[in-house]
Amino acid sequence: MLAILEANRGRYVNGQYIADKLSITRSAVWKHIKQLRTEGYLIDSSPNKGYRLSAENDILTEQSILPYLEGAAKNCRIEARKSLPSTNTELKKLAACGEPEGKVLIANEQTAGRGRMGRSFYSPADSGIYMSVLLRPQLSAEKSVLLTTLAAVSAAKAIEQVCAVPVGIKWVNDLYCNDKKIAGILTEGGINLENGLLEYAVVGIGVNVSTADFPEEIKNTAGSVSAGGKQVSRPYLAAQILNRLFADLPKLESKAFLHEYKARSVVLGREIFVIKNGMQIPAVAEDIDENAALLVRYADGRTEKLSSYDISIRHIGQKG
Ligand code: BT5
Repeated sequence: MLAILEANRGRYVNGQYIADKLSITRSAVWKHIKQLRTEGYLIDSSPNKGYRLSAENDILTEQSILPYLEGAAKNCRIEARKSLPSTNTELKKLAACGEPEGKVLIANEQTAGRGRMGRSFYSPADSGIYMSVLLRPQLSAEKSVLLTTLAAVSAAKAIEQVCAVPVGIKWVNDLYCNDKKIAGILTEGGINLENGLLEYAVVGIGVNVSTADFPEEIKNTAGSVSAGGKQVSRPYLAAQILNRLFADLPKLESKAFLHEYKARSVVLGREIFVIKNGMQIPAVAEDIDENAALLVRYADGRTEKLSSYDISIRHIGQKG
């Protein structure tokens, strides 16, 4: 039923046509429609024309995302859930059981959304995209950060195109728009201990689409892609992120995406704090190398290549 309505989103579909297609009675069609409405689907009905799924419908389902998939992303196997603790955690379980590449798990809400290093990612219902993609690249474990950087570029491009907002990247995995974090990426993997290659990688992407009320601790630093007032369809944006990601993945080996990553960097050339063992050390972010490591210069002239660590951007007047 939903597939038929989605395929004709914004247009009326005759009730008899739906009944014939599904080999059910017209009253069964009506019951289905009523059920879908209770689930939040905006469906118009007209005695002469039939049923119409509203173009504004924003529910994340396999059927709402599929019509927008293009190119290599068309092979994705999408599974949408109303609520999950964490799409990354759930997909890692499937990956460990042999699930092939291309599985995408997407949730309307996460009750225990995760960031890097044990941090959490605020993932309220109905206002964001919380999505994990299973890949099985031929990549050594120490180069897995390249997947994060590639996904950051892909997501930034997709968000920029769909939402018409400028998107920058804060090394290594955060997307920023107008000085606010609008999205984060968490890549996790399993390693084959015999050859040091990744057995699988789960790339998790969280985007604040229309989230407005952030918890106290992030309310000054977090923002949403639709803060500028543009209505953004979550199924469409999710599909465009997947389209870009799968179109960009062949660039992983040649690292041909790194110049775009650097061009979008909001830290290069800026004064930052390197956060080590709870200490904030002032430095200047000078370059990002071919393995996505950040080259920093400290006040005493020493330089260091950082491969993980956290950094924060220094604002005028801030002291170390
Ligand atoms: C991240 O970590 O930003 C990675 C976020 C990845 C989320 C996706 S959603 C789908 C998949 N399933 C998961 O469970 N996770 C992935 P990190 O750079 O460590 O940033 C975490 C920090 O960002 C927190 O400590 C907060 O300060 C801040 N933060 C938390 N939620 C936020 C939000 N919704 N928007 C902006 N900032 C947030």
